Amino acid sequence: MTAPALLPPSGRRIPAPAPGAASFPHHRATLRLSEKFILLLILGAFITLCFGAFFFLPDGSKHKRFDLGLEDVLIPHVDGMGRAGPRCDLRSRIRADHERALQEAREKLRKSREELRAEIQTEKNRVAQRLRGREAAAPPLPPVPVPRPGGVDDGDPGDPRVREKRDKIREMMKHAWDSYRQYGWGHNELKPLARKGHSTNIFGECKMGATIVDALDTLFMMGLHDEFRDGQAWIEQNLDFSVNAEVSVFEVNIRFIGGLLAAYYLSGQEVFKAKAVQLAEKLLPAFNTPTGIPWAMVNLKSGVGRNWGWASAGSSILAEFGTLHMEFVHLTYLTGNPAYYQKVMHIRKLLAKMERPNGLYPNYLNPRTGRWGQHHTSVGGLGDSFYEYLLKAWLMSDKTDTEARKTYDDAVEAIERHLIRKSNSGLTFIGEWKNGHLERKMGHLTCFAGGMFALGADGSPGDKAGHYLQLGAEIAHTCHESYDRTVLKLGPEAFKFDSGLEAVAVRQNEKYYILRPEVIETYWYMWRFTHDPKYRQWGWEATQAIDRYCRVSGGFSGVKDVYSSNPTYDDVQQSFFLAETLKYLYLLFSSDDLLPLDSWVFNTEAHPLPVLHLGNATLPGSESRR
Ligand code: DMJ
Repeated sequence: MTAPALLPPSGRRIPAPAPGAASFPHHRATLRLSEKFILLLILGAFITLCFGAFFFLPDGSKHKRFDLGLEDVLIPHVDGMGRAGPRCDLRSRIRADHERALQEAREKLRKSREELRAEIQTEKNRVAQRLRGREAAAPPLPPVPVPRPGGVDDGDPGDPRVREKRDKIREMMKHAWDSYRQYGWGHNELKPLARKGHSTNIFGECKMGATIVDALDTLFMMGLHDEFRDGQAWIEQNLDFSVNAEVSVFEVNIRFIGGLLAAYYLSGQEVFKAKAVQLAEKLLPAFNTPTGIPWAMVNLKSGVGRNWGWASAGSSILAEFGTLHMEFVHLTYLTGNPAYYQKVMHIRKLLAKMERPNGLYPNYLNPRTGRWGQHHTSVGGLGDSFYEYLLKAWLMSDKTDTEARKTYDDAVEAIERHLIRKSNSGLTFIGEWKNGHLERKMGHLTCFAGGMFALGADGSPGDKAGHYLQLGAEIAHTCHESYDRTVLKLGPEAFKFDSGLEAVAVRQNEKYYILRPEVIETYWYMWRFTHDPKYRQWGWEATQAIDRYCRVSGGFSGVKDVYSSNPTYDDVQQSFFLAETLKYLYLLFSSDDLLPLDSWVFNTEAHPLPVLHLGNATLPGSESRR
C-alpha cells in the first residue's frame, strides 16, 4: 500500500519538471499512479451506480432486467452498425412502464373506495368470462359408445309391506332434500337446526353445492324427477370450478366426479359428463409430486397442492390416493384422454414395488420420498376404500383386471392374518395395527368391509367364496351389535373389544353418530347375496332410529351421544346421508333388478358406475402398462 504516499496532496497542481531533471522517471511514475487512482475512483463510482440502479429500480423494471436473458436469445443483439438494439428499447420501455405505473397509482389514489371496489369486480368478471369462454371453446369430447347397462328401472319390491317401507325411505329423502333446497341451496351441506348452509375444509369452504351433486343419482333412482331437474339446472348455471379453493382431492373425486358420472350414466345428460371432465382437469396438478403420488389437497385455481398438517411425516393417505381408480378409468374411457388412466396405474405400479411390513399397507406414504410414514394399518378410516377400489377395479373391468384382483386377495389375506380376531363372546372384529401391536378397536367406517368381503367372495382364490361370505355375515352381525347395544339403536363412531367390553364405545368423543352409511351398506350387500330377511329387519331398525332421533323440522342431523336418551344434535346434514345412507336403505327394500351388481359397481360414495366391457377394447394409454 505505498502508492498513496507518492501522490501529491489533493487539489495541488503537479509542477512541470525542469528540463533534464533527474527526477523525471519518478515524476512519470507519480503521474501514472494518480491517473490510475482517478480511473479507480471513476470505476468505483460506476460500479456503485450500477448497484444502486439495480436495487432501487422499481420491481417491474427489475423483472424486465431478468427477462434480458430470454430476450437476448429471442431478439437479435445491437447490429453490426452499432445502432441501438433491444437494450435501448428495453431501457425506454422500462422508463415508460415506470411512468405509466406512477400515473396509474396517482389515479388510483384519487378514486373513492366504491369506485375501486367496482373496478375490482369488473376485472373479476372479465377473468371469469375469459375462463368460461376458454372452457366453452374447449374441443368437444369424442363420442364413445356409452354403456347401456340394464337395471335403471323402478325396482318395485312387489310385496306391499316392503313397498311401504321403501316409500317411507323415499319420504325421508324428500324431507332431507326439501330442507336443503329451502335453507342451504348452493351451499355444500345444511345446518338443519340453524337452517342455513354449512361447509368444511374438504370443500375449500367454497359454495360448490356438494349436496346437490351427491344426491342426484339417489333422486333419479327414487323417481324424484322434478328435484333431479332442479339440481341439474343449478349445476348448469352455477357449478363453476374456476374458484380459488383448496379442496380434498379424494372427497371431490368420490362425491363430485363420482356423483356427476353416475348422474350422466343414469340420465344421459351431457352436462354431467362435461362438468366431471372440467373438474378432473383441475385435480390433475395434484399429481405433480416427485413420486406421482398425489397431494391430499389442491387449489383448484392455482393447482398448488399440499398434504394435511396432521398426516404422519408429510405423508399422503392410502385411502385418499388409493380411491381414484374407478372414476379416473371412466374419465379416460369417456374422453379418450389417457392421462387419468396413466395417473392411477402409476400409483398402482409404485405400490406394487414397495415392501410391506407383514404384507400390510401402512396408511401413510410420503409423496416426496416414496417412503411409508408411520406403520399404522386400518380397514377403517385412512385405509378403507383403498382395498375396496382394488376389488371394484376388477369388477368394473368385467373381471379382466386380474392384477387388481390379485392385489386385493393378497391384501385381504394379510388383513385376516394380522387384524381380524374374535372377541371373548365370539364377535368377529377388525382391529387396527399400530407400530407392531393390534388395537382391539373397530370404527363405524370399518363396517363397510362386511359388504366388501361378500362382494369379493365370488372369484376369491382357493375356493374360499363360502368363507368370505361367512366373514361378511360375521362383520355385519358385529356391526349390528354395535347399534343394538346403544340407547338410540344407532351405532357409535368407534367401539372396543377390550377389558370385558364388547362392541361399545368407551370414550365420549367416540359416541357420536353422524348419519354414516357403512353398516347399512353392508346390510344391503348381504341382503343381495343371501336374501336373509334379518338384513331387511336390521335395516328397518336403523331407518326408524334415524327418523326418530335424527329428524328435525329442518332436515336430519347427527347426534352426539348414542348412549344418551336425551341426545344433543351436531347440526349437520352430511351430503353422504343423501348419497349413501338413504340410497342403500332404498336399495335394501327394492327388488334386485334395480342396479344389478353384474352391471353396476358402486363407488365408495355409493355412486353407481357401469361395468366397462373392456375385454376386447384397449383404454387409450393402457400401452403404458409394464
Ligand atoms: C363417505 O364419504 C365415503 O363412504 C367414504 O369412503 C368414507 N366415509 C364417508 C361416509 O361415512
